[in-house]
Amino acid sequence: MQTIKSLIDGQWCEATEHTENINPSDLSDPVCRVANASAGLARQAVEAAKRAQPGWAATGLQARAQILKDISRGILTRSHELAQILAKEQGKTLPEARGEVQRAADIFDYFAGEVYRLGGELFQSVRPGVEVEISREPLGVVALITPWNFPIAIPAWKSAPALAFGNAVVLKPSEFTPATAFLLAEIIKDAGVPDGVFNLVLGTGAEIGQTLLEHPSVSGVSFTGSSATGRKIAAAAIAGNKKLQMEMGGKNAMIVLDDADLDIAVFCALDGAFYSTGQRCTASSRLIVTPGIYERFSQQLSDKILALNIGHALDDKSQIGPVSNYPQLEKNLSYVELARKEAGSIIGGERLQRASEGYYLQPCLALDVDPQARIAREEVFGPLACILRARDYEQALAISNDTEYGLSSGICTQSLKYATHFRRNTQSGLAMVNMPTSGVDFHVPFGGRGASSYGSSEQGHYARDFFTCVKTSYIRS
Ligand code: UN1
Repeated sequence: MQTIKSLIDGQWCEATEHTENINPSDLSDPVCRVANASAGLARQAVEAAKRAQPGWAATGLQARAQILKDISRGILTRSHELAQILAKEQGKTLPEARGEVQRAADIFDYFAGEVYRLGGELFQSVRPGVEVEISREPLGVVALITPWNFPIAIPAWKSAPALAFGNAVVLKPSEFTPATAFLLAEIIKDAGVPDGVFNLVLGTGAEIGQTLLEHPSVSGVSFTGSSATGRKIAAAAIAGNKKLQMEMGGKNAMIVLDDADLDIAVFCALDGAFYSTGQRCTASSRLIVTPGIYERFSQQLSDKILALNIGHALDDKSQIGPVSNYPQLEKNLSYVELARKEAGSIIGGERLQRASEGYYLQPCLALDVDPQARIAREEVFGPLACILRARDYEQALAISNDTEYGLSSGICTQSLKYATHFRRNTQSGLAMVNMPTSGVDFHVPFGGRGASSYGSSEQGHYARDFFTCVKTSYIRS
């Protein structure tokens, strides 16, 4: 079995402690061995990044853009292998994995262009004869802490702008999905990123994440993961005066009004709530439905859920893969139990046996859920959605906005009036009309409100707000 290693200052580093990378579709077929770095190695990664960053920032625009293009090309050249490993270690189906790999390639390609577009501004001073120039400079060394649900797309959408704008990176991927990050690191190294500019450190959040957060040479931390981990990261990052960007949980609502196109509404709910095994912070976990369509919508959605093919991530017939890891499976099952108590009724939610032993779970729909119930308020991060009843659009919007989160929300309606009112009044960073709450483009900003996010948006040219700092220069000529 292959052993994957950390990349520090251009070198692949062995370690004394190893773990096995489990395949959630087949527990008897592990993905690889992982050499887990020590805190000392994590510190070396930061120090290497600190040394390498000024040279990278001084590299010409065309050379930097070319390297980002070469990373994009490297991802596409190895896309078959990447999608296989991603599906194997994460559990998403092969088509989902292929889509994610393509997205990672697109992101590097997009940010190759952003290298050229980092401009500034020029003002006249209020003092005659003086000009004021506003420029953007790299932040320095950035620590990127990424989750297991998008093992290549999220590392890509943090690393690509970081590198484009002249920063050096220390990436700490989730311990559940290190193999995809390892392949990405190989591709980045092969594309000619100088030693120390991009470092990968494998290991646990408690040890590696904490070490990065405490290191004085880390200027910024970009994190995607759970709200609970986010709170700890925020405390440590702010104590160290680090710039911080966080994307965390969601309890995303999708409103279905009486006049919705039923097929579109059912498609949006099925895709948004259950694909990727519901493991998206943008998943549609609250379906808020008005009375004239409630029965038809619930019935069609239930039928479609029960017809879904849940199976091995690498099996062509699978539409939904297993739950990605055991702690998440246990959490999902505890919420299914809660749904049995709190909901009017539920469908699905059973553990499934397949030819190989894995973390298979039938998607679960909880019907007639009270908006105050815990399953209607707490993020599950699994294939579990609730249907809530609303009298009319106004009540549906009020229920939709009654959440501590604020990442994504959507409405299915053919009414321009309600769709427009919804876009203007929904309290979330993403607003979807006749579209699933999940599934976002790579060239436009991504971010939420409330407990979902902290700091500036990711992606598109908005990414520069986090990955650069502003300098205001006054010049007397
Ligand atoms: C998507 O819905 O396409 O971790 C992306 C997550 C989000 C990304 C969702 N940061 O689920």
